[in-house]
Amino acid sequence: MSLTKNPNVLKWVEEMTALTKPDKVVWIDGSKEQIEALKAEAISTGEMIELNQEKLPGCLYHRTLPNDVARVEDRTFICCKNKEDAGPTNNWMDPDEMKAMLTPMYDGVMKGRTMYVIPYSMGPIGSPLAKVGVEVTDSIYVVLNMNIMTRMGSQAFENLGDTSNDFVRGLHSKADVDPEKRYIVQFPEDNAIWSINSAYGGNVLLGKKCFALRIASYQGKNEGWMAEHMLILGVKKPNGEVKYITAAFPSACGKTNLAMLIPPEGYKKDGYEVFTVGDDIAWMKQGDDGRLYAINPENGFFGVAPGTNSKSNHNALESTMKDTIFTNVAINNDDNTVWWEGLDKNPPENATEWKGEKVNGKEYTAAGNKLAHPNSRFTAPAKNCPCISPEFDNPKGVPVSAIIFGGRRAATTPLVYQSFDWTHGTYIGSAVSSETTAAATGAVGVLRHDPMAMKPFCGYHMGDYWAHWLEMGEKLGDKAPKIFNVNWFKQDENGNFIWPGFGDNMRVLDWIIKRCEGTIDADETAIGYLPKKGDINVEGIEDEVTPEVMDKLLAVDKDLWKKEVGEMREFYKQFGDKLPKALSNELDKLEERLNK
Ligand code: GTP
Ligand code: SPV
Ligand code: MN
Repeated sequence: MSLTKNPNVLKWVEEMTALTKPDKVVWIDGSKEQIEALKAEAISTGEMIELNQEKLPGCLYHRTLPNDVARVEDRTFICCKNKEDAGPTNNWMDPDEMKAMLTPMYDGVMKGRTMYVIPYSMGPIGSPLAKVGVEVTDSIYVVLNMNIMTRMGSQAFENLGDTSNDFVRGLHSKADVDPEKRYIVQFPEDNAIWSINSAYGGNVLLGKKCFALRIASYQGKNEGWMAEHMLILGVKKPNGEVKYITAAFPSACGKTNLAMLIPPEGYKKDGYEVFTVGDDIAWMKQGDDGRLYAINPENGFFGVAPGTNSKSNHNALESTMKDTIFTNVAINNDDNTVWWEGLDKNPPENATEWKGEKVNGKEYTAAGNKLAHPNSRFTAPAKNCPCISPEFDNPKGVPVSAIIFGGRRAATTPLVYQSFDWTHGTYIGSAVSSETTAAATGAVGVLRHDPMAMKPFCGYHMGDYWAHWLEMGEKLGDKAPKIFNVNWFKQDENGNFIWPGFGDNMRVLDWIIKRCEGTIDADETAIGYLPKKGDINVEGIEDEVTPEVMDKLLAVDKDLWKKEVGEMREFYKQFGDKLPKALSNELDKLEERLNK
């Protein structure tokens, strides 16, 4: 039974049914009974494994094929009419050609299968910033994940109404999970996404990267708002006031961790608290008071499991204790629970590693193997998070005081610095580079440009995207958030991180908030404003972060920075006329300041 009278939805679902030819069509209303039945079915077919229901109530386990464990950037396309509009950082194909190529692959692909029709809202139901999507899929895993990651079910259709055509059409089939025929395709001009031959998160949960970033960034450009790869957090100060900060770091570079940060003892004692609004995506729009407001379009966390433990990210771990789906972690067969590298120092002896082989986990890891895939993930409901913000469902969003950029940089980039203004901040965002991680297929640890952490997610020309940033800055004027850059990943000669990171990142947030309030001075350097000596609070970590270490963390090595300028000139070349003049000016000014 269809859940809507909306003729646009009905017509599209009919077309998709005619194309993929499923045996059965099931409309997902999101009811508890329906979800429970789907869970039971997935467990009975072996698609999902039920974990220990006493220790992990409502939790399920899923393993993807070894060739299908991360996003595939080389197989991800932006298909707009003009190639020029996709820009040099995206793969492009003509939309008609792409559809002509993919249509035969979708033809009859769901024969013998069920097609699930998933209505969902990105953003709180009823929020002026929220948008509706409909995904059709042949995967129960997708339905169960979308149930956690989005506001899924009939309510989304109610929000859409009976006549609107403003919904994103997502077509997914796992098909044969053939990596040679895997395509993740966005058609921004048609509000459409086609995904085939994958069953891994970022490729198939179409509300997430495909819609909430690639399609939404394009919509935001046209409609005057921003869709960004950013966490959103609130810092409650001892006086009760809450300051909201967003931060863009590339995949697997610390967004979830920062979003759920637990302040060090000293800060806790003083009354500081951190609240999570979002851990991956922010939609931001100017509010009636002129300030920039952010909502988290998601309803859950699709977080990196390895490295998550009660010390590094207690709140994330707590979030996974019920109603969570674990993908590609290891199973501890003694008690049917889960394990991953960095959870604790005790790999289970009686383990099943992520590919499904039974191994002695102690010996297996001692020999240098990993029990969990480095990009193994948990899908956890946001409401499980002990520090979820009381504003999480606020349809208005939260007012943003500061925007932070960052990445994994062994050298060059200091722990923290502030831009001179919005335009300079936009330059800093455009200059984000980071060492690659396991979140996408390909080599790990290679330094690459990832402007605004959006390289894999910007749905149009990166030059136009930067122009949009600059326009937003003009609109916001003196109400614009202040822009900062951080680097938690600076290393010593031996490759050890010299900043403790995690909860101690609060010390940097503290400086950032004081800068926003104008209550602390800074050193004006060639690259921006840096903390004055002694202004990053190291109380309690003086042994680790000695004054010498702090000097290294805040060093601006002019030779390295001049190299960085040369590198940026090269990088900017590919954008040609589309590179905003204001950004090339910023680069010139940076060079001048370095040469002074
Ligand atoms: P995506 O979900 O892929 O977008 O990743 P993310 O940006 O949310 O990254 P996440 O917070 O999951 O962190 C990824 C990895 O970085 C984990 O292994 C963390 O342990 C590690 N990490 C996070 N914060 C820090 C930090 O402050 N210092 C260090 N050294 N490592 C960190
Ligand atoms: C990322 O890679 O940035 C993620 C995970 O957040 S995925 O959903 O796969 O994109
Ligand atoms: Mn991400």
